[in-house]
Amino acid sequence: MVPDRMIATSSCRSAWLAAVAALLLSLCPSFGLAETTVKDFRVGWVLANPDGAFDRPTIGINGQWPIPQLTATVGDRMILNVHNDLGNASTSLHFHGFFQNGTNYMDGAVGVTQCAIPPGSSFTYDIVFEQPGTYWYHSHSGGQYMDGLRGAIVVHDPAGPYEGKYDKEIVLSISDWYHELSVDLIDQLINVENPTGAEPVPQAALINDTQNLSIPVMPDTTYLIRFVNIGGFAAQYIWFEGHSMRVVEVDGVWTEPADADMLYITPAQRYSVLLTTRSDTSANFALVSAMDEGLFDVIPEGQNSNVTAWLVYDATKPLPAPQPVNELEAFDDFDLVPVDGLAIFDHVDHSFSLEVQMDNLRDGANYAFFNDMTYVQPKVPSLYTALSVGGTNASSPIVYGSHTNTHVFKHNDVIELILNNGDDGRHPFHLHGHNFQVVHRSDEDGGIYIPDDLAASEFPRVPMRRDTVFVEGNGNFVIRFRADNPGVWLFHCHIEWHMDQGLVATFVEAPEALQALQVPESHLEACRAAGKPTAGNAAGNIKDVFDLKGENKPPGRLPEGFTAKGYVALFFSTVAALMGMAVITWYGLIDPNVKDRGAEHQPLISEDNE
Ligand SMILES: *[C@@H]1O[C@H](CO)[C@@H](O)[C@H](O)[C@H]1NC(C)=O
Ligand SMILES: *[C@@H]1O[C@H](CO)[C@@H](O)[C@H](O)[C@H]1NC(C)=O
Ligand SMILES: *[C@@H]1O[C@H](CO)[C@@H](O)[C@H](O)[C@H]1NC(C)=O
Ligand SMILES: *[C@@H]1O[C@H](CO)[C@@H](O)[C@H](O)[C@H]1NC(C)=O
Ligand SMILES: *[C@@H]1O[C@H](CO)[C@@H](O)[C@H](O)[C@H]1NC(C)=O
Ligand SMILES: *[C@@H]1O[C@H](CO)[C@@H](O)[C@H](O)[C@H]1NC(C)=O
Ligand SMILES: [Cu+2]
Repeated sequence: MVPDRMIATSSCRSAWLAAVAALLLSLCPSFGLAETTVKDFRVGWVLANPDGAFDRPTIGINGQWPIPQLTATVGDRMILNVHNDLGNASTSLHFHGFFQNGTNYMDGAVGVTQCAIPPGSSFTYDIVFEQPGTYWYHSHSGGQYMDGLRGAIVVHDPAGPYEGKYDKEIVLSISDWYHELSVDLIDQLINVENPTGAEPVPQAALINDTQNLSIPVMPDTTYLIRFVNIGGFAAQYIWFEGHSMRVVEVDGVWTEPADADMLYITPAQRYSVLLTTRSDTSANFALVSAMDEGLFDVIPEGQNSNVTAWLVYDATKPLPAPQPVNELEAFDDFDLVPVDGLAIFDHVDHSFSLEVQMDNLRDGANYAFFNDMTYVQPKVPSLYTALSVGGTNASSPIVYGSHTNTHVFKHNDVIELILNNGDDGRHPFHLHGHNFQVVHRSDEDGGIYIPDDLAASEFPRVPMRRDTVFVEGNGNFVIRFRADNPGVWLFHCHIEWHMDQGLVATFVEAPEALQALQVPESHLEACRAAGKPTAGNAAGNIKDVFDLKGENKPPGRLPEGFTAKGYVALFFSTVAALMGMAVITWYGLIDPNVKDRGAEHQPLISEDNE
């Protein structure tokens, strides 16, 4: 392990030497000295077995897994040198929930703000933790974080509203665990042999990257417990036996306290709760996390969707098996109220809608769509396109490509995004670079959202804000935010499988205000090492930025009148009748040009896994 180096920020040190106390406090909000930490992370393969089944190849840092939790205080800076030791895969790190205001190129989104870091290359992230709360970091390269490259980040807030209202802090990640590598699972998912798009189902659930965890607690003590779902697919219901919780934070936003018995936490969401322990230490209590099986098409044999941990008051006493719960009914985050009281943006400058569908393309595999468009990574990261095509042309969505679902926003406009879910599953949507007000969310089967003044008059006065929110099956939500963070930001489903299937949109915010950004040399070097262009439109064309010839594309559409249902029926009857061989023949009939299905859906993942 390479020890972290810690140095005082020079501006703070001179303030210190000058002993100008007032200046010191204003420069360094965290009691004087904001710290700069330099870390070296070597990302490489290790073996791990968190669910007790068997050792599997897992992605660790500096030879260890679980990877380290990052802890900072508001104002601290972290310089993170990442070296890719994987040998056979590219990588990246995204710092989930941080706005990266003025540092868009540090957002870690491959194909958007950087090229994937190829094996053998290094890349430096330089981040000032300006927002307090619970966050996480993870690879943003095709499914890779589900192979283990994900960990919690905590940013302490000495000026926070709950400072002094709790005695101790506990950080608990929850996640799902697979026995196979993500690259292989993606290949099985996006495949002619899986025309319904059934997602791979995890083999196990984990709390803090393990099972049966003992959490030692003291009596009569108030804990701030920070939960972060670092999983890739399963949302989880989580509850304590014999204790109740008061929610005080969601996704980095402090909220007024709200009592909860059970939480529902989707991948990428965070909750902090206050929990006061009992006076009596005669028994220990279970903490149960149960994966939402409603998302699973099948439950694999031997899978236990639940994982248990215990609040341990007395290590000599037994750890009781959890009691079954009749109904999984979780706290509704919609009613939370941010402590800062930020009122609803009631004047909207730009409203638009995205409709979610899942459907098949010509290669027979199942994809995900926003407004009939499945996302394919452009050849040039979209930020680099914005910076190289220049001022006015950067405001045209065309230059970002025909398959990136690009929307361009004007600086400081209030944006309203209406999301209509045409799929019957729940999806957790995440916006980079912002949190957003959730002004409306329908129940399941709420259908298409129809704007009307009466409904709008019933929106909450101070809406809940967060950076990841789920939509109900066949339902809708309406979110609002101000486009006050010039940059290129992804909006995507945080179910990693759906992201790989293309459920991604690109928001280009105030591109004219971005033009002064200087992308660090180590970032451009990663592209060069990978043989990727760093300038031009989505196709890498710099001469005529409106010419997209050669851009990455998804497989073609199914022929007119050829419905997905018919396709699926045909698939299964073909398999049943002719056992496999026929599939190949029939597959050839669909598109004689397609010889290799791997190559056909390659554009979706080519940046990430080579
Ligand atoms: C946790 O306990 C359960 C029940 O005893 C057991 O099946 C499982 O293997 C344990 N997990 C680990 C990682 O030891
Ligand atoms: C990459 O290397 C790991 C560790 O050796 C191995 O388990 C995995 O199968 C390899 N992946 C590919 C795509 O070759
Ligand atoms: C949970 O994991 C974090 C990070 O690995 C570790 O610091 C912490 O001690 C763990 N919590 C418990 C209760 O074991
Ligand atoms: C998981 O927990 C739920 C809720 O208590 C229960 O209904 C279910 O039977 C549990 N599953 C297992 C495998 O124990
Ligand atoms: C980004 O910084 C600008 C200038 O300080 C500020 O006006 C804006 O609100 C910030 N945006 C976000 C999302 O933090
Ligand atoms: C916009 O792109 C067109 C086509 O490539 C080019 O002719 C024009 O000069 C560009 N405009 C600016 C302001 O760069
Ligand atoms: Cu989804």
